Amino acid sequence: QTAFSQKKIWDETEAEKTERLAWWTDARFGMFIHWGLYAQAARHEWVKKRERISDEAYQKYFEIFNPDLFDPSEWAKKAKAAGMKYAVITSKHHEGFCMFESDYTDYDVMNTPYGQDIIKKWVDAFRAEGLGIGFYYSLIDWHHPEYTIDRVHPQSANTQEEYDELNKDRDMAVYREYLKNQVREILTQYGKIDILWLDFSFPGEFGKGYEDWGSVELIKMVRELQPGIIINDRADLKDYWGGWDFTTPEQFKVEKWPEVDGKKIPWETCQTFSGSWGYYRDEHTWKDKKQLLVLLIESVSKGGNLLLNVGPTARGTFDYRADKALNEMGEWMKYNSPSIYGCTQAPADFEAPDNTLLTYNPETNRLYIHLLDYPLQNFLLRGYKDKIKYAQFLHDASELNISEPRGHWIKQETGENDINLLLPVNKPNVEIP
Ligand code: FUL
Repeated sequence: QTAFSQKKIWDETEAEKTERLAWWTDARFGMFIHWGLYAQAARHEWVKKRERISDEAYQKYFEIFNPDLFDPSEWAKKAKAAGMKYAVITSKHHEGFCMFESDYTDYDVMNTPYGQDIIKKWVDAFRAEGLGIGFYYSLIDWHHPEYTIDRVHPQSANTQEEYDELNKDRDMAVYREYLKNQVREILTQYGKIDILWLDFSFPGEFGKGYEDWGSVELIKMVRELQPGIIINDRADLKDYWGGWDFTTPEQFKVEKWPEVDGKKIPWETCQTFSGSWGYYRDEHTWKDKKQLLVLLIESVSKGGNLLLNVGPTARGTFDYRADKALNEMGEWMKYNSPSIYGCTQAPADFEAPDNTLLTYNPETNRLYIHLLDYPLQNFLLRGYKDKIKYAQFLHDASELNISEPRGHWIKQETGENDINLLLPVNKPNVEIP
């Protein structure tokens, strides 16, 4: 038995867990949506903290919030056309504003000029397209009067004295109850929910946030309300069996499949187009098509998922650059999705040639070689001899010739287990990678 499984808060075998997660690990590609009042400031979802905007000054965003162009079925169609299989939306981000109807606060969408439950509309539309439904819910809450303000940090309190002063009348136990009540609301008001994405362990010391959030009780409740749900790891229950289902590397390159106690664990990297999660009007460095596709392929090649974020505008539309990127990915997925869905890391005895990524479907026993650059005609596959029955391009199923390596032509040392794949001299006119 591993240390990890000793504290059990959910009764389930490992095989049952794998089964519960199966649709999600097969799906591989989802849409993250960060949407809240901060879309109006249009300069990062942390704007309230970063600029230390007072509650009074931030109130204007609440008073004018009215996304008149919000059409969730259009969003859902875009996600689906991009090849995404599920989506996760912010029901409440750190600012504390609730995009859903809540009985526990007036600071919700029902009390804005928009006056309709955004989450409800969103769920209905995304479900209608057959997409998995996920809720992001922020454990942090800058609006709740009893929430203990973060830590000593330039964005919240410059000194310990300032921190103590801000927090002296605050009672985290009250907030804990509120958070639990709200999580119960989002998990009972909208039918079956597939994913819960909590965020994140702060202000408690890292690794101890679970005390602030009452995570053990919280996650127990979640599992009872939605037994099939898949939960991320940010409620800080790393040591608890059932406390989390997958890990969430954020905005960095995952070098290898993450492990706990020597066991590979489910993971999903979340990534932005341009750096910010919330809509940021003046952010101009956007990842290009190739970077985005590589993010997706590389995740799958290491056994993980990609949750790619869109930050809609305050009128309820996607930025044109997000639309463009989603279209481009969708074009690629139209031909190449068999190398993504149901795929995972290739067996260890397949070495990835330079400038390639490998993905593998264990059900169909197909290996996919993603060419990040189009190579020369003779493409050497080291150690692949007798492991490959047949080779073809994916986009048009045209056969590729396998031959003995022609070491003397390509001026490379070759071994007896190497084979050569003969590629057309001209790169086919398709989306590669
Ligand atoms: C972070 C948050 O602080 C960001 O605003 C964003 O929601 C990201 C996905 O998680 O920890």
